[in-house]
Amino acid sequence: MHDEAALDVVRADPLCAETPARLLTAPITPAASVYVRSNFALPPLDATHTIAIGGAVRSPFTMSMAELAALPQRHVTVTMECAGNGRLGMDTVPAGEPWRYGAVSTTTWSGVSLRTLLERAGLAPDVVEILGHGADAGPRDDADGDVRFARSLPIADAMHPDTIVATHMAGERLSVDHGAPMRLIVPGWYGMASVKWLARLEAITTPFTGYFQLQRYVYEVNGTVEPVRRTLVKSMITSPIDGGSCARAVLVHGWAWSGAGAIARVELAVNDAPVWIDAALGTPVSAYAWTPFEAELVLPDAATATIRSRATDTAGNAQPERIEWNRLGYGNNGIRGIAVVVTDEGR
Ligand SMILES: Nc1nc2c(c(=O)[nH]1)N[C@H]1C(S)=C(S)[C@@H](COP(=O)(O)O)O[C@H]1N2
Ligand SMILES: [Mo]
Repeated sequence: MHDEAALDVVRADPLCAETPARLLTAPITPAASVYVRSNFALPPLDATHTIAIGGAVRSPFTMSMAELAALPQRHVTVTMECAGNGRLGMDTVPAGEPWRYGAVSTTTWSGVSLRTLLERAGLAPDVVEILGHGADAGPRDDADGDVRFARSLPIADAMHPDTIVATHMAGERLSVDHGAPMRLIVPGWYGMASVKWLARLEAITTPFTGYFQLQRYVYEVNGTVEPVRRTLVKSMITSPIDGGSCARAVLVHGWAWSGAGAIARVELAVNDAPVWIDAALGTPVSAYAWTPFEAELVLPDAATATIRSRATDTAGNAQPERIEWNRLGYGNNGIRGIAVVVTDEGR
């Protein structure tokens, strides 16, 4: 179903797989290498699958793939990151999928604005959230019976025209792993909001309290629980590659992204020196895609070096030195250092 060489598999079944580091240099991730995160076995859906829109609406309806295809199509190019990306980089690694740094990808999704469907259904005035139900379910050791994947979105995010019910990725029909035949795509939010194998949309008048809203994909700190929402500001050096080698004079490349706004600044530092050098920012391929940065550095005359990057977004959020530890290991946007071997040391 998927090309093994194109992904670094973290868990085979259900498939959880990262984009390999060498492929993270591309502005648009090769389609076969877009990371995959699935909680349960793949649900048995086919092209005859219909989506049901209901709950607190005037006129509930169901829609087929053909009907969706006949509506105006919207294309959004999005950097999507799993909230667990970078979990292995946390001091005292929490339980959960052991993601390194490749649970992030950029691709173009196409489909229909969720808003178009909600307007057609006619939302009741007291609707607060739109709940997306996946068709996938399974047992969890901290819940009774089977749990279905479901996640809610505040009404303002659900009504944003770039929140879509996607049927295509990178110009092709969705693959099963990416949620065929239809899924939500919520730009600016961590991946868990983009419900795959979307079966039902439900307008609700009180905030959702389901398993994947309050027991998973939450920041749990000292017993307090806060659902994970927008993607935190982060940067990633893609060249030189972490663990690779380079000359002392090196052109450093990478990406920075944030769900809270555009990227305002990326700075680099070498080893533990508290000296931050501004990188030059390039233009992202879309407002929801990562921003390229580059800077020429001259590394110290030593066998190895660490290069760190720190991004700041236009809302003023900057990457922290270290995140506040949370039990499930989400949102690790702490400053990361990549280690390199210096090839012309001592010359
Ligand atoms: N129905 C359903 N939707 C889901 C998930 C899931 O397990 N089931 N995983 C979520 C998570 S945690 C992420 S990060 C994204 C990953 O989307 P992808 O596999 O297409 O990269 O899907 C989200 N949508
Ligand atoms: Mo995720």
